Amino acid sequence: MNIQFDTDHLEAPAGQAFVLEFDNNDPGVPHNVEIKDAKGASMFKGQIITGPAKAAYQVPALAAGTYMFVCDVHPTMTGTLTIK
Ligand SMILES: [Cu+2]
Repeated sequence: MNIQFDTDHLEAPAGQAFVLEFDNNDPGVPHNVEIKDAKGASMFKGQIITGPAKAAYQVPALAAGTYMFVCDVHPTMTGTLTIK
């Protein structure tokens, strides 16, 4: 099975909350998205959903910078979030 996000890079505006549309296409497989800052501190933790399912994650406002996003179920699923 191909366990990965369909993108390894996301962008969002600084200083304003945004919605992250998450679409889990893997039947029977749980995934989520957690956002961590450069030091590894958790900034947002999306609810884990089992596919096929969608979630509209309400992400709070973040300061400009580079963050990483990761699936808590599959730590090798990662990407970069640029806030600017
Ligand atoms: Cu996952």
